Amino acid sequence: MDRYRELKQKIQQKTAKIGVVGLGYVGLPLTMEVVKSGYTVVGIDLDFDKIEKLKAGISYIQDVADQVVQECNATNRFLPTRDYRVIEELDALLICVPTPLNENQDPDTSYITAVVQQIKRYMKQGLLISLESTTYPGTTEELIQREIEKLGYQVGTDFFLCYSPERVDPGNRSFTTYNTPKIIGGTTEKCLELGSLLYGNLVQTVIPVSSPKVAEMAKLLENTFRSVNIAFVNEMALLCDKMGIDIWEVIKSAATKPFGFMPFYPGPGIGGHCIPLDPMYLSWKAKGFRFRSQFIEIAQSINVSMPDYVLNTTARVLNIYAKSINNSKILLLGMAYKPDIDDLRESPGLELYELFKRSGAVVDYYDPYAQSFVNKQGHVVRSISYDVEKMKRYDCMVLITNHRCFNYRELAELGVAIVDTRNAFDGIKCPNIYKIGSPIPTPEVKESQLA
Ligand code: SAJ
Repeated sequence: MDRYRELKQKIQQKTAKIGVVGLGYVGLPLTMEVVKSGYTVVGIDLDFDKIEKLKAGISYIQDVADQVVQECNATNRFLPTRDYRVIEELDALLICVPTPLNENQDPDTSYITAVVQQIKRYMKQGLLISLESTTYPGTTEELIQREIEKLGYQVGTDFFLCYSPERVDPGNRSFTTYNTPKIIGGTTEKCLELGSLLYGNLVQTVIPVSSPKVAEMAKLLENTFRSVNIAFVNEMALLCDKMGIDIWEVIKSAATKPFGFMPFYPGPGIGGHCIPLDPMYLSWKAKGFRFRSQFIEIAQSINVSMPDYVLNTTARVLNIYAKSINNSKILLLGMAYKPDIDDLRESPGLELYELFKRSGAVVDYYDPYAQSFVNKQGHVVRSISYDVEKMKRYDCMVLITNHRCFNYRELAELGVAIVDTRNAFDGIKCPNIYKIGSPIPTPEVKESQLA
């Protein structure tokens, strides 16, 4: 029986042995889905601590409960391991490793190439490989197909290769790995058929496309769309500030249009593991085609300038009270990159912390989710505890992350000047609240308002 038929039968009968490389916020939820769907799964990760925790039935991912790990362990069809040699026994391998940027803001695909080196060492005839990591169009063919074909294997005959972008949104209770439609592109027809067959047993909806490049590009389009639109509304916030118009009211009213409009909101900058990074993969690859994506580059420059705008706005607010940033006590409210999670990656709050310190302020932060971080000097900075008497003694509080658990009315009524970068105090009328993207009164105007 040829490899294709053999593998097709194993996938249909769920006797295929599936490997998942990279047990992070993408790979672990996916691994749990594969176990739940009835397959035997090997979870491969180099992090000893992760493997030990999984063996002990402990989850380290917010969206995966310990109980789910324990249930998967109880099936005896889940093996967490650090040993890549298991590839020799696998029928399919799903790759979910990080694709960060390097110090030059260029793609760092070293995690993918490291996995490919291991696959080459333990390659097995008939292996189905699916890359899930967000990356530039061409990666699947250039970094995986070419490398494995150097060993003499023919894609579509001796092994099968797909690209299926991850669409995990950490903390999203509505859309999970199972019910989020899964795009998949195959290097050959048979690759697409086998990949679609496997994913069809793992997730609710599979969206086959004509090639890995289409699938790679679709994911980047999704996230570049967000980066560009966030940057656009950030620029509109800067304009409204100049024009003395409240951008938040403008967006709220524009969003009443039931068609042809999608609201995005200004903020202190963009954080996370996707939106700040993914567009840079696309603009980097575009340069190889002598194509400069102006939208991506302009969006990036606007988004990365937002922390400076927040610093400047805070200076304008302190000026109303005849204070300067230098020697002021500043409290950042929230540090996570988006509400109700503990993830600090690329958070604009981290940049603002450094900017305020460099401007001579005494800076603290409060975030009930993100208890500490390591600053640029390598020191551990810890969140203060919630203490309204202490909070009254700050010269200004800057709302960075609009966690739902914050008591906004209590914070507003402390009387401390507040720079609100998320319109989190919407509906609370206090003269000490100042929103980005809206008029900041001059000292004279403020005096007349307070008179
Ligand atoms: N942000 C704004 N204004 C907005 C929306 C977001 O400033 O209108 C900021 C956020 O505060 C955050 C950053 O942008 O700092 C990114 O926010 P995000 O809502 O895009 O959240 P992420 O980074 O978790 O993006 C993920 C992505 N998921 C995947 O890549 C699989 C993204 O495609 C999703 O659309 C997004 O979640 C989501 O919708 O929650």
